[in-house]
Order: sequence, then C-alpha cells, then structure tokens
Amino acid sequence: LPLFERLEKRIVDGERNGLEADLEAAMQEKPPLEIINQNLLGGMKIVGDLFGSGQMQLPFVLQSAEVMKAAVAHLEPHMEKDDSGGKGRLLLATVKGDVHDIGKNLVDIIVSNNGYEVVNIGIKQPINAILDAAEEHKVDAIGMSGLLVKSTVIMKENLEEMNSRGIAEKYPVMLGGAALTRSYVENDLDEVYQGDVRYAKDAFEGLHLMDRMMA
Ligand code: B1M
Repeated sequence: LPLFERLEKRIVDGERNGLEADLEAAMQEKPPLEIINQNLLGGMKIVGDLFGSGQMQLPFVLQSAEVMKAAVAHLEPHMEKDDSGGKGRLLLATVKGDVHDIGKNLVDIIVSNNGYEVVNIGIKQPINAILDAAEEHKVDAIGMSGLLVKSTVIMKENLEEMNSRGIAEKYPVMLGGAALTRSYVENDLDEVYQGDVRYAKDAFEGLHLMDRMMA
C-alpha cells in the first residue's frame, strides 16, 4: 500500500510494528498536524463505523486507540509551537463515566502548542474534581469532553451545578466530543448555563474559541 493509506490502515488494524518508520517517512511529505487530520483521524473514523455496525469487537477498538495515541505521541514533539502559556489557562477533563480521551488530548496538544497553559486532569472526572482543579489552578476557562450520549446529559448537569454554586460568570465553558451537536450546546445548554458556554467541533475550533473567550 502507498504510505498514507498504510498509515490509515495501521490505525484500523491496530498494527504498531513499523509505525514510527512510517511516521518519519510521512513527515518528509507533510507537517505532523496534517498527518493526524488527513490520515490518522480517517482511520479512527473507520474504526468507529466498524464498531458501530458490529463488525469490530471492543478489544480491537482499544488496540486501534493505542496505535492512534502512540502515533500522536511520536508526532507531537515535531509540531510547531508557542509553548509560552501566556494567553490563559484552560482546564480539560473527560466527564464522569466516560473514558474516551483521544479527542481531549488532541485539544490539549493544539491549545497548549498555541500559547495557552492546559491543566488536563484526565478521564471520568466528576464535577467536584473538575471544579476543585479549576479553583486550585486558577484557570480562566473549563473544557469538558465526552463521547457517549449519556455524557451530554452529564454536561448539562455539570452546568446546572455550576449555576447553583454561583460560579457560572467566573468560568466560560467549552464543550466537545462526538455525541454533542452544535445546536444542543448553542441552543439547549446555552439556555441552561448562566455563563458563557460554547461548542467546538474539533481541536482547532477549540483553539479559536479560546482565542475569542480570552480576548
Ligand atoms: Co467507544 N464509543 N466505547 N471506545 N469509541 C464510541 C464513542 C461510539 C460512538 C462507537 C460506536 O458505537 N460507533 C460509542 C458511543 C455510543 C453512544 O454513546 N451512543 C462507543 C461506546 C458504546 C463505547 C463503550 C460503551 C463500549 C462498551 O464498553 N461496550 C465503551 C465506553 C466506556 C466508557 O466511556 N465508560 C467504549 C470504549 C472505547 C475504547 C476504550 C475501546 C476506546 C477509547 C480509547 C480512548 O479514548 N483512550 C473507544 C473508541 C476509540 C471509540 C471510537 C471508535 C473512536 C473515538 C475517538 O477516539 N475518535 C468512537 C467512535 C466515534 O467517535 N464515532 C467510540 C477520534 C477522536 C480524535 O475524535 O474524540 O470525537 P473525538 O474528538 C474530536 C472532536 O469531537 C473534538 O476534537 C476532536 C478532533 O479534533 N473534541 C473536542 C473532543 N473533545 C473535545 C473537547 C473540546 C473541544 C473539542 O473542548 C473541551
């Protein structure tokens, strides 16, 4: 197979052997972020479709996710960056009950490589842990990720909790993840939250949102 098709297939097949060599060759052709966006994410999309239609079992999805993570980790040091952190501080978490973190970690990479400091507290984070960390690290905004449909409900509950603690004005919130839609966030959740809540469809929109929210 040609290099870029092979890279996509490596994600689908969860095949790690020779991954680094292929990534090195790919970086001769295009920048790391283009490899992620154009080739690796395409592989993850196929995995999602195969899993969703019952043609792929969970352990294989996990293997694909691990190859994806290894690939991103290999590419990350080669990205152009402004790691000054001076533009503001963002807290990132995957919400309670949800383990998906590839997308959240991509947001971390893009945002922290573009002048922000990111406090990434990981997966399955209940609202108490999110708000404690936000307080402790004096963040300027809170980002929540979730891929399960039930995570969209958790996000709503989290916003309600922030309202009832009277801290909605203090923290603009950015939400992302495959189960969300723009209209759910910008219409339904916007009505719920007393502060500023916005939707990011991908990591770059996340960065642009930060630029707007921090302006
Ligand atoms: Co899961 N899974 N999974 N899974 N998994 C989905 C989400 C699913 C849609 C697959 C499917 O059925 N087609 C489905 C959810 C269905 C639903 O809720 N209706 C599903 C399911 C059912 C499950 C389990 C329940 C399966 C089971 O146990 N029977 C289980 C859930 C466990 C749990 O969370 N409690 C489960 C487990 C797993 C693995 C562990 C095997 C693995 C995750 C590994 C990991 O993340 N460390 C996994 C994977 C890999 C997937 C799919 C195939 C791929 C997700 C992914 O990484 N995509 C996924 C299919 C899909 O999403 N269509 C699926 C690539 C990633 C870059 O995209 O995260 O969307 P994404 O991020 C994007 C944007 O959304 C955005 O930026 C990124 C791109 O730039 N973004 C943000 C994301 N977060 C953001 C935050 C922001 C801003 C933007 O600001 C804060």
